[in-house]
Amino acid sequence: MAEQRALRIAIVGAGMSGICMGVKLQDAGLDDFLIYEAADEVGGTWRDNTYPGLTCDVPSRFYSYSFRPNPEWSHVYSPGSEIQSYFRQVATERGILSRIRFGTPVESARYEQGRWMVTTADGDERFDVLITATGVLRVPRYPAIPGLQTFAGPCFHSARWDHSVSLAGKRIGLIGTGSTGVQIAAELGGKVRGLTVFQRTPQWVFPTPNPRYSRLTTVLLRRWPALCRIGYRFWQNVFEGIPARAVVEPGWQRRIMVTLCRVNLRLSVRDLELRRKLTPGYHPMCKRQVFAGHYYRALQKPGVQVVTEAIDNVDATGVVTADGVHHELDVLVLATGFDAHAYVHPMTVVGERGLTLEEAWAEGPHAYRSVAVPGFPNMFMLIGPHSPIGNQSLVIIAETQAEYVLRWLDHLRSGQVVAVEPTDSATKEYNEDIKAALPQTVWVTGCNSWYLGKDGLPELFPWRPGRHRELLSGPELAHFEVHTAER
Ligand code: N01
Repeated sequence: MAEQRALRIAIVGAGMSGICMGVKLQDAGLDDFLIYEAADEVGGTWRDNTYPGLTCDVPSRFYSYSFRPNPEWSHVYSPGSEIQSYFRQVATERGILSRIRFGTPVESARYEQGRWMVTTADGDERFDVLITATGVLRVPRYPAIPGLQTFAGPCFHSARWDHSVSLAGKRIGLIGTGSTGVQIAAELGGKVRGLTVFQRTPQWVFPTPNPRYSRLTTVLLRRWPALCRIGYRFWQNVFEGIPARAVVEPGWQRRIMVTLCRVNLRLSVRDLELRRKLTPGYHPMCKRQVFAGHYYRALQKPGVQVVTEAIDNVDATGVVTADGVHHELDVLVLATGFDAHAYVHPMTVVGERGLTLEEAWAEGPHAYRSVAVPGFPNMFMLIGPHSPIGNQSLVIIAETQAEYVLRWLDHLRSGQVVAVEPTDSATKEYNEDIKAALPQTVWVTGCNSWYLGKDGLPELFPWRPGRHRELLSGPELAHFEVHTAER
């Protein structure tokens, strides 16, 4: 057997997808890899988000690595802290922690003389392959509200929750009613002295009860792990069969989702004035669909009010709305979302002939099948542009992409192939196919959302999740420039 080329691999990010990639590399016998992590802990979004009420709105049995079922999930939709512990546990038991260089943000990665030079505050290191695993919703978006800095009480973003601030007996102002704002309101409503929810755009809410798993269930799953796999497949079929289909094609799935959202609002909110305030003027699922159990109930608890007047400014003691009303507050929470287009930001990535990723993406982020970009040889992205991220388990997506990367690494380590990158034409064609499919999706039915890119089009995968797996089932050599040793 021909001798294999030793590959040195850099992964950027030790969140869910970076850990996944590390495990897969290790299992494939590719042991020479290093994971750079800016923070001092693994977990990415699950490390950063610790707000009250945080759960994952994808069922935990499915929001798990397929290679590491977890009988211990407490709920159908388990709390964020459990999810964070799960990822940490996988990283620990698979020996990934020792591969991570914590507290080391990557400043830049440059492709020079056939290798990637990764620069951090500690200096430069060279790798054969660069894999970015930097997540999607990582960079908090702060609202540009006049006077926000003058607020005298604690004021923080939902992804930077300040747990030193006691909420007992306080009047909380909550700006934002996306998936995050809804979860916070559902948790705090009725439990604090006052909760004022500043809603700019109402959300459709899909009714989502969240039962606890019984002790017996956990015991049975521990005893027969195959049951976990059945649970995984069950929730995969439900999620991929209904919401993930509903968003990309018209049909009964879409009608069911729409009906249940409308019925939920009608049955849960009897007060006509409140119902009017909470009724969106756009199609359900156009924005990322919110799944929640107690939101409407929480909004109707004593001390909770929904303010729909636009925010004019913030002063030392509260929020002033456009109707001139001053809302007195002790704590201000900004559930105002993330820069969903930041990708590897603020890291600079420079490919062949000095081309930066920023330049390559001047018209907006795009990639070949969500994983690779022309002009950036031997660079792969996990959860890259147009990944199927709307109301889906990102875990299965990262796994699919990691498996695909492994297939290319097999070529690279065979020794005959030195570098690979997708061709411009294959990437262009793929992105044109995406554009052609977008009109079928619910995301273009007329709403504003973080899904939309610079060109006003959703940066999402417009087909069923199974198509993503098909597209990444193996390298299509004709779509790549394959640089061989002789070149
Ligand atoms: O952020 P968002 P999010 N004045 O961008 C409002 C994931 N997630 O953190 O709709 C007033 O959705 C803004 O108003 P509008 C999930 O993918 C997952 O809630 O733009 N309001 C909106 O209401 C989710 O989609 C889980 O008019 C302002 C809100 O802030 C994604 O994270 C749980 C404003 C931002 O909503 C982001 O959700 C939670 C301003 N100046 C989150 N600026 C899971 O369970 C913004 N807003 C997996």
